[in-house]
Amino acid sequence: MAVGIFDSGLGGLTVLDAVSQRLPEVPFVYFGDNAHAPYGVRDADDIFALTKHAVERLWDEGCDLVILACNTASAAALRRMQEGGLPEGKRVLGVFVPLIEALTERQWGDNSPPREVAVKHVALFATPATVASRAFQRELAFRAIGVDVEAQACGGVVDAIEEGDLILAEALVRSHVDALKRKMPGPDAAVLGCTHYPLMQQVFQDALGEGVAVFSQAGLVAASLADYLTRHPGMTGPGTRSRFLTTGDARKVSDQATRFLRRKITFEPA
Ligand code: DGN
Repeated sequence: MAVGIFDSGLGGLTVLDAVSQRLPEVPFVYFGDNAHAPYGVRDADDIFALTKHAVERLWDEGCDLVILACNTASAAALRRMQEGGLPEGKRVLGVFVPLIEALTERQWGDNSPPREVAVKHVALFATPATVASRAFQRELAFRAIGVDVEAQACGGVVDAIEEGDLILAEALVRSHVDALKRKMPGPDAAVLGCTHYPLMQQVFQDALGEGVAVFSQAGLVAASLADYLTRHPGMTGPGTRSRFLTTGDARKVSDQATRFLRRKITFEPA
């Protein structure tokens, strides 16, 4: 049985890459909603409807466990879907919690009351919709007290990465880091709250300076999924090869994805 991985576009491939390295025996079905990307500029109801539709499609593909490898979708849809009740045996996980558990040095699923943590000044870089949702601050407040968060909406970065214009993406990242530093001169940690940003991790690190710990999601989500599957072995099982589905133009998306991950990826129409 495959695990479903969903993103509005290509960003979730950073998560797919990390989880398939960590769990080489697990097959995945990746669903990219490229026809409706980017989600970062859509309103919350629209993102919820699109995400729900994609998750249901992955359930229909036989994936009982679906990971929302997109912060924008996690912020707008995860709690809403879980609170609305999921069908028997189906699970949806997001990408915020593993990141926040790492930031606050908590074990997986530690739901003890919020406490003081080592980091005090955190810079959050994410899409405009994720920043507007304040989902990161809400999830952090369940686990930590006394942390000052300054968020920077990084308009344009996702589009530039998806178009393969890494020079523009780098210039935008530097200008967003400068804008953040004007609001918070000395962050001690930075969170890359978008699954596209691992591709720009070194640019963020260089612009922020070596003293700032940069938290990126792909590896953290992979570790957390490995842990989850050890606790819930029935959610996956040996199966066929991984598949890649897109609502966009499959040939164009395959080319973009191949450039994005620097290995051959072939998408099929969803
Ligand atoms: N990669 C998505 C995220 O993590 O928020 C952003 C994609 C988008 O549609 N803006």
